[in-house]
Amino acid sequence: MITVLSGGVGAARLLRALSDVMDPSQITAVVNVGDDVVMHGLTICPDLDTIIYTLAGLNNDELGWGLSGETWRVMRELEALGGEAWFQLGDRDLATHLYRSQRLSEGATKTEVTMELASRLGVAARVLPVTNDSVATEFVTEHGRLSFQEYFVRHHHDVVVQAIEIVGAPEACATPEVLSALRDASRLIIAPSNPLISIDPILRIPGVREIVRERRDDVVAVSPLIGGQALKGPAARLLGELGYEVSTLGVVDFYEGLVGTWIIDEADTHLADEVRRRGVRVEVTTTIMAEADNAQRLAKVVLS
Ligand code: FO1
Repeated sequence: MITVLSGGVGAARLLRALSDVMDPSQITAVVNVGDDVVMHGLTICPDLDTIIYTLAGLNNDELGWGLSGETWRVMRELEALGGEAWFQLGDRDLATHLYRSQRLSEGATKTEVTMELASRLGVAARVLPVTNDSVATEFVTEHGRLSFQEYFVRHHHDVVVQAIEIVGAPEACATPEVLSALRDASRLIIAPSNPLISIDPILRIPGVREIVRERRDDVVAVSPLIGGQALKGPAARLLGELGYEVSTLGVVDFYEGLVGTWIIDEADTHLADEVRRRGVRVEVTTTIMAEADNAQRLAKVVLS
């Protein structure tokens, strides 16, 4: 059994590739919930949904979120009524949010609802929110305090960030399923997700960082930066704004003491020795997962 600390798209692609090269029922994804948001009374869990949709082969590759073959009729009607429409919910995607919100209102936990959704969509891997408690990633910015989706979607992550806060994390509890998935896995993998806003909200749930640290020798991390840039999203910019080096070295320093083996991209071969000097093993390979065979090669290196 392996466990993958996961954010959105980068994690979803790695999980899909891992599912292609090993028995998917032996994979557990422990997923960030700091981006979760309530909109129009519906609970939306972007990272959980991106992972479930990708593993089900239903993801919208163009957008990087939501479902393929999406239509937007409800959003257009909502806009016509003067409703808030900056955060787009597709007609197909809405069914997921309606289902989740109804089940939560009946008293089901986020873990239970996620397992129901994954099973109905034919996903064999286990997909787990890190906590059932409410956790919200917030940004202290030049425009004041912003919620995750205000920063990410409304402001297109194009504002200067002074600090990131994971509100609710210190009081939250990791679920028992998550704690055993972290303790019992033969290998822990940190997906190439944004370290500051996808993986840190997982590590900040009490107990999680401690287990990862204890298991450091079994922890394999894939750097989300390639040649100092992220393929998508604000990882590079945020690292710089929060005082880290804007390269794989900055990511390695961010995870100091938690990782035994680093997988870095060929574009960063020149950094391999510097990473090794920090007392970790390093593998260099192609980490871009756009092509299925490259993604599967990366998955095999992660498992090797
Ligand atoms: N990202 C956008 O850039 N614009 C949107 O309108 C948008 C809507 C949306 C709805 C449901 C969902 O699950 C994800 C959605 N995302 C949207 C993606 C999301 O904001 C981010 O990609 C993640 O939170 C970061 O991992």
